[in-house]
Amino acid sequence: MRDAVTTLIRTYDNTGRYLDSSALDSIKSYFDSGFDRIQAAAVISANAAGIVKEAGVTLFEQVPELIRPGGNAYTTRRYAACLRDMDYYLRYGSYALVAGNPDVLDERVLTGLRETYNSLGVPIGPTVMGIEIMKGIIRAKVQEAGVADPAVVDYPFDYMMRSLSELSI
Ligand SMILES: CCC1=C(C)/C(=C/C2=NC(=C\c3[nH]c(/C=C4\NC(=O)[C@H](C)[C@H]4CC)c(C)c3CCC(=O)O)/C(CCC(=O)O)=C2C)NC1=O
Repeated sequence: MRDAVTTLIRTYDNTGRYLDSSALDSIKSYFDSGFDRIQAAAVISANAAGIVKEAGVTLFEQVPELIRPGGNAYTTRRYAACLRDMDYYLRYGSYALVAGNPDVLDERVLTGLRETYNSLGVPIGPTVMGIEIMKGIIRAKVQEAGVADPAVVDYPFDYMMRSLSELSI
């Protein structure tokens, strides 16, 4: 599991190069955004249960078939599994936010997810929607908390959405 700095060092060490200006710019931007990313992660940690709940309610309002007979989130067990998955996306998203790097998402969340979802009939489209809704809720809360650049929260969630969408092809 790697963060922005260790990833960069590994890349340069692989070819025995000193850090050049592009590497140093990228490290600088990692540190420059550090305070915002940490503040945003604190907002997520403090509101996690509420964020997941609100995102679930909104998703099931927008795609009510999911919780009707025949829907993948129908029955209490599957409804709970769906919200638990959303909680995974939120928690790991907050780790990747702090790390400034998606490695933890690839390693712990996204690998093998398509196979699992396909074999269980979990629909990818609505899952991506759920992550998008969650991102919007986080954005609003982070903005409310006065984080200078609320857009810092987008990256991990965009990454998961993109990866899931690609996997569904
Ligand atoms: C930390 C990394 C990690 C992830 C990501 C993960 C996902 C994950 N989601 C699962 C199930 C599930 N996931 C969903 C999710 C949904 N159904 C819907 O209709 C919605 C669109 C969506 C919620 C947004 C549901 C309903 C199940 C249960 C499916 C079943 O058992 O039939 C399962 C099968 C095993 C289980 O039920 O626990 C896994 C492994 N597990 C992990 O360890």
